[in-house]
This record gives sequence, C-alpha cells and structure tokens, in this order.
Amino acid sequence: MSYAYLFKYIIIGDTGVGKSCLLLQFTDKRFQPVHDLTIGVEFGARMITIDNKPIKLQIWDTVHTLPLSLPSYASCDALSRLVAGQESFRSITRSYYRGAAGALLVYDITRRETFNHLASWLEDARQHANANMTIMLVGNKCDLSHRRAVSYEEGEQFAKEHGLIFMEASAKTAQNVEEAFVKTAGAIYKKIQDGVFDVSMSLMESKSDMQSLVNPEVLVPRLLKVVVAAANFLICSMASVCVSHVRCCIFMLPSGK
Ligand SMILES: Nc1nc2c(ncn2[C@@H]2O[C@H](COP(=O)(O)OP(=O)(O)OP(=O)(O)O)[C@@H](O)[C@H]2O)c(=O)[nH]1
Ligand SMILES: [Mg+2]
Repeated sequence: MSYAYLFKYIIIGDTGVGKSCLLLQFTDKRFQPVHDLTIGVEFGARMITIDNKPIKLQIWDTVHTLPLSLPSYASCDALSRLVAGQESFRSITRSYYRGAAGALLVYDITRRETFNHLASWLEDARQHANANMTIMLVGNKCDLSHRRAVSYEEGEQFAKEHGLIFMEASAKTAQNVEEAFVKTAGAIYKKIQDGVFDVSMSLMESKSDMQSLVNPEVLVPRLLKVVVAAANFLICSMASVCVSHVRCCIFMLPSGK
C-alpha cells in the first residue's frame, strides 16, 4: 500500500510499563495480560490518515530495560544484574534512536520509580535522537487509577517542563492509545509542513539502521570485520607472549664462561 510519509517511532521507558502492550493494542487491537519481556527488537506498523494523506507508522518496540545513562539506582544488586544481562543490547539500542521522528516515553502510573526515571530516558533521547523528534509522554495503566502512585498533574507538569505532549492511557482498555500515536503523528506532520523536520533524512538514517540490523549483505561484512579484528588481537597477544618467553630464555642463558 502506498503512503505519503513513513514515520519511524520508538517506544521507550522502564521494563514492565506496557510498551509492548501499547504497540499491540495500536497495531492489533488486542491486549496481552502476561508480561513477556521484550528481548531484542520488535516492530509494528500501521497506516493512519492525517490531512487526507496516508501515513505509515513504523514502530520500534525497544529492548531498553533501563536508560543508557545509568543513574544511581543501578547500584541496587538485582537491577545491576538486569543491566549486565541487557548490556550486549546497549550499542544496538543507540541506533534505534537514529532516524526516529517520534517517541512514546512511557511510565506506569502505579509505579513511582518508572516516573522518577523519566529524566534519564529523556537524557538518552536528547543525546541519541534528532533534536526535533516529537516526544509523547504516556502515563500508562490509567485503568488502575485506584492504585495510582503518580497524579495526572505531576505527569502534565513534567511534560510541560520538558516540552513534551502528554496523555494518560491504558493499553488494557485501549483508552487514548490510538490518540497517543495519532497525535504524535499530527505534531510530526506539522513540523514537516513548517520545515523544521526533514522526514526524508530521518528515513534514510532509519533505513540504513534497519539494513544493518536485518540485511545479511550489511551484517556479514561487519561480522567478518569483527572476526578479523579478534583474530588480529589473538595473533598479536600470542606473538607478544612468545617474544617475552624468548627474552626470558635469553636472559636465563648461562654466560658462556
Ligand atoms: N492493567 C494494565 N496492565 C497493563 C497495561 N499495559 C500493560 N499492562 C501489563 O503490564 C505488564 C507489562 O507489559 P509489557 O507491555 O510487556 O511491558 P514492556 O514495557 O513492554 O516491558 P519490557 O518488554 O520488559 O520492557 C503485562 O503484564 C501487561 O499485561 C495497562 O494499560 N493496564
Ligand atoms: Mg516489551
């Protein structure tokens, strides 16, 4: 199906806040009640219409468990282990930000710590993403407002302070899910019309990132480079061990008298 624009979105936020569920609700209109920890990257896509133009949203459900810029809470034992487990994905994660036109920054209104970590997530986004990326702050799980730990006003205030759009939503009841994705697209579309966001550049970056992640023609040469570098390192290390061994033997040779 043809489209006028393709917007890359990323969904970021602490583990368990409902990122995958928001994506599933938006693309498949269903809810996943069991927490299925996202490992690696999952993609979703859906067409929407803005200003009578078909727009394709390509959504990357990221692997993040914690922000890349580790805050002090990472010193907690259990969390440190979690970080270590996900460390191998961190460099890949950085490339997720590149080319993103929009981001859903999600916290769980029933878990205060997920709200407290928002500043670190924003720091990551500001560091790795396009400065004009549109960020929608989503206070998820608003169906559980009887267990609320973060007030609506606090979310609204945080968004105001950091120039974000804000909504509370529920991936379970689908409340505001459609709106969160569509409103973000509307803001991106407006930036394009105003000439402050170049979606073609963003797409080129996004495409090359996708290629490097999934295309064997790009991936295999890169892997080969890594293997060659590792082999080089091994050979150099072995050579230096041999040299020091020979030196040692020469040093220990009888003087010849
Ligand atoms: N009540 C309620 N539960 C939700 C909602 N959204 C997600 N959940 C539940 O929260 C848990 C975590 O949801 P996920 O979507 O897997 O969370 P995630 O952010 O993708 O987590 P990671 O992949 O580990 O980063 C699951 O048990 C979901 O069923 C919601 O809006 N309301
Ligand atoms: Mg997930």
